[in-house]
Amino acid sequence: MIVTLCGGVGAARFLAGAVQIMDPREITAIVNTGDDLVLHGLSISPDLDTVSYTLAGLNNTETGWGVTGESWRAMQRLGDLGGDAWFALGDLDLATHLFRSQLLAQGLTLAEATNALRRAMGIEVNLLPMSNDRVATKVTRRDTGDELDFQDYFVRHHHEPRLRSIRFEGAERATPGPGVLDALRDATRVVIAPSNPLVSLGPILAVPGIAEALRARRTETIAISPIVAGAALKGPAADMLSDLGHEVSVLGVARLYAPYAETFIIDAQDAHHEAGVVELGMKCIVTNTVMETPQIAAHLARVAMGDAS
Ligand code: FO1
Repeated sequence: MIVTLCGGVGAARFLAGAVQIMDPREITAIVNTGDDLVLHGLSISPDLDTVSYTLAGLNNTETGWGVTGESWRAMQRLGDLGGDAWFALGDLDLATHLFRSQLLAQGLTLAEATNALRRAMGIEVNLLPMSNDRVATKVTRRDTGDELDFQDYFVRHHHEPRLRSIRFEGAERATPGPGVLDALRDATRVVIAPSNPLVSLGPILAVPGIAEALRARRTETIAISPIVAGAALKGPAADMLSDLGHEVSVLGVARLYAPYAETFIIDAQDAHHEAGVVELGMKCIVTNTVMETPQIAAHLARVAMGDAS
């Protein structure tokens, strides 16, 4: 069993590569839920949905989130009525949130609801929320000192505010989701997907028990850098790393992952950092990590599985 620790878009692309080269039933994805929110009374899990839609071949490749071929009639009407329409929920995407919310209202856990959605979408990869408990990523803006919910920061404020701090509300009381610790214990290999180290991997590692379970598997764990040539391929990871005092480079990310992963995969554009990564006590593999095509994603997955260089 290959276990991947996942955020949103980068992790989804990696998984889409992995399912091309191995049996999807042999892959377990532990997914961040720190981005989750309740809006219009609906429970929304953006990273679980990005991973699910991508694996089901339904994802909107332009935005990286939501469903392809979407229509926006409900949101349009909601706006016309004077409702809150800042978080764009497409008509097909709404069905996911209606279904998840219905199952949760019936007393199912997030893991059970996720499994029902996974089966409904014909996904064979095992999708595990990092926890069934609510863990909410919150960021404090440097300029005003105000604390923002993650989606408020990311969407309403277009992740423009520079940050003073990040916290994961509820993490200390949360327990790992069903199957999470077993998956990490039994994995033949663990992959830290190319996701945001602070707000995608951060919440997962903040759930008590998960960080130590991962450290126990360090020699089987391989991480893929989400930073290439000093920038993030998508989203605010570079700004966040800089705001929180980390070097915005593969070395800055390597320092965060060194306790958890023996091996670090960096892009060819960062080949000059290979020695620096090794000095941090990690093995380093240099390859193409910019998954512009499914073929590149498949090759990256082969490298992560140790089947290619
Ligand atoms: N990201 C945006 O930048 N603007 C949006 O309006 C937006 C809506 C949205 C709806 C459902 C969903 O699952 C994700 C959505 N996202 C949107 C992305 C979301 O902010 C994710 O948390 C980010 O992609 C980071 O993972």
